[in-house]
Amino acid sequence: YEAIDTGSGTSQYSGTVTLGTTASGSGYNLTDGGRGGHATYDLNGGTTGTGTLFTDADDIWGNGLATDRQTAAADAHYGAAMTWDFYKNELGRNGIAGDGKAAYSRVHYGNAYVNAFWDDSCFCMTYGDGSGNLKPLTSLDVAGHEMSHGLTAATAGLKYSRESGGLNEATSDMFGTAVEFYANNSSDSGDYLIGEKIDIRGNGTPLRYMDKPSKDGASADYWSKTVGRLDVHYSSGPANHFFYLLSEGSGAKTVNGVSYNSPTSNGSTVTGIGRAKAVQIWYKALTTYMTSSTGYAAARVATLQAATDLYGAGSAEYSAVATAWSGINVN
Ligand code: ASN
Ligand code: ZN
Ligand code: CA
Repeated sequence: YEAIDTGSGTSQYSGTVTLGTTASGSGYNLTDGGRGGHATYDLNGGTTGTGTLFTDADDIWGNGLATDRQTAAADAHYGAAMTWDFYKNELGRNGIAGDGKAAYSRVHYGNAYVNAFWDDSCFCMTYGDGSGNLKPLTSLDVAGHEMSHGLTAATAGLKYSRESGGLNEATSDMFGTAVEFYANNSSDSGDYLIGEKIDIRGNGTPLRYMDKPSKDGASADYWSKTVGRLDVHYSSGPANHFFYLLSEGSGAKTVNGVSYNSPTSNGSTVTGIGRAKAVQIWYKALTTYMTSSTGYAAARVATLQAATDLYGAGSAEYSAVATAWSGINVN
């Protein structure tokens, strides 16, 4: 027989987590029947196919260390669950494509692979183990980032090059961040940093900073007419910065113990409206007004339309959207 169950995982980045599992025969497997049947597989160094579904005798998964191959599975399975729940409870969305269909996750991809990626053709998520430092790419924000590429593909379809590519990347950073805040996990509390847990540079710094994107040494803080020439992970900077300004406002601020200091291109002061409203505005713009070719100027228009729909044309939220865009030089 098979039955929906709740297991316990000791993850690497998020502490002890509950996992949606399935009782099957005399044991359990990592299939989350409460969330569309999302399943997590072990590629065991392979790079194709689905590998092997994770199974376990006692429904207790991983030990918090990367040396136990169930640990990355616990993180990935939890990240998929939090992303599902965030979409459902905050966005009113039934799964990545909005049709209730679950994705699946694959961990232990390749050898010392330092990346994670969403693949629309398999509707699946894949995580590498990282190189040498026992930091698989399975943190909450990375999971939410990658799966949100599927959301963008299913909605606006922002083309993954030039300015639309930067907006595609920024959308994933925004929703990955929103997932991290949503999970409210004491081992990985919400922040406006991307990849702060996976130490991909080996020096303890995050991959990206939303309050001041140029802190990564490559991202743009502000829009300019040449921003679309940058790699999409750097042309995302101005939109990430817009999202931070709209959420938290300009200047110095500490959130969950992390200090930020967000500048504006024109020296103006932006008063934030809170992350929850910023998320709603971006989501409505993405799903209603953006298209595959939307660039920065059109994103401003799309979010102002979304703010009008949600809060009214004369609202403080509408004004904050306008001021935040002007703060990154999109006028
Ligand atoms: N991890 C990368 C990303 O989501 C994979 C890629 O190059 N698209 O941005
Ligand atoms: Zn991405
Ligand atoms: Ca983060």
